[in-house]
Amino acid sequence: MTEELLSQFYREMLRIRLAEEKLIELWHANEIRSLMHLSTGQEAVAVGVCQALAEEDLIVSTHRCHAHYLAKGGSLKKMYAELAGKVGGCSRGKGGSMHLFEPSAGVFLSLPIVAGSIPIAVGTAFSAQLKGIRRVTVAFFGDGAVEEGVFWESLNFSQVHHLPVIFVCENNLYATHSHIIKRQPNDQIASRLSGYGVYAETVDGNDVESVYEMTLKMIGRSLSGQGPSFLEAKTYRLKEHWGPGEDWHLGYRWEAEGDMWRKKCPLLRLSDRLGGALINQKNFALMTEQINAEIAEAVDFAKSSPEPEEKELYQW
Ligand SMILES: Cc1ncc(C[n+]2csc(CCOP(=O)(O)OP(=O)(O)O)c2C)c(N)n1
Ligand SMILES: [Mg+2]
Repeated sequence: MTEELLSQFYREMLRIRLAEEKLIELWHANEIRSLMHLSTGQEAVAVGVCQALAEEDLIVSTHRCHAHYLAKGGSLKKMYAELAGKVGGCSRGKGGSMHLFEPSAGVFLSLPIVAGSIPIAVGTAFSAQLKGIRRVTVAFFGDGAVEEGVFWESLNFSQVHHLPVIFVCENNLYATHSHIIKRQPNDQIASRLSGYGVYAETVDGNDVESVYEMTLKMIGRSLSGQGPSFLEAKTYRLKEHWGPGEDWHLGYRWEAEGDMWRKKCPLLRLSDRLGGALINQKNFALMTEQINAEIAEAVDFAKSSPEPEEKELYQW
């Protein structure tokens, strides 16, 4: 991997982290009233996968879609405007944070119905196969989605038809406030797929390089007609399930666990691995400055965008 690519990975992860930190500020300032499910701690999955994709490839996402949307090339301006309920938003202010999409960048849709977007990804992959379009679709979803029947139906159908779809499961150990061990027979999700014959691998989801390399391999398989793959990325959500804060006080998990994962922060991991060679103070300051300038412009855009008129309720 070239230094340029590694630096790009870092920049993209930092952009997502800072963009969400600004959202927290906007939330406390009452500028944003949309529900929001933050991706803090999980940035490497979105960036590792999306950096491996081509522009024409598609992604579908979930309630926790900010990182996926931004990593695939979604507009920060439209995202902020959407969360502020303004007409300039990607869903014209009617969808909020769980309905981010940007067809021109390949963000096909995001849906908050757990597992609901998975069969849609299978559909876009089926369509590509029928039309002879060389393209893969990635379905991002959480460990909770594996508990829905439609996930297994989608897996079955895509394997039978050798569809170019990659199922990316962000296993962050929790669905809302329940640990995976209380919900599933074991916490090694990929191991449960063997009966379907789907190519399945588990990676450290906080290691952007591993995620990227495995995604490239899976894309190669799909484009050479070998069908679907399943990528289990082990990661951790550092913020509360939804909202701007933390939730250690709730007692369903402990801050000691969070501290362990904070040490595995994907940004720290990459800068440590590079030993300060690439992400030195000067580069870091420059990246931060450029990203903050983009964020400031996006905030201005969202603030100056008008509120939807009543007639918008009946328009698409
Ligand atoms: C079909 C359905 N059931 C329940 C919910 C409520 N709900 C929203 S997010 C969530 C947990 C999802 O957990 P996971 O898939 O692991 O994603 P994470 O939030 O950890 O990213 C639940 C149960 C929903 N949105 N849709
Ligand atoms: Mg989860």
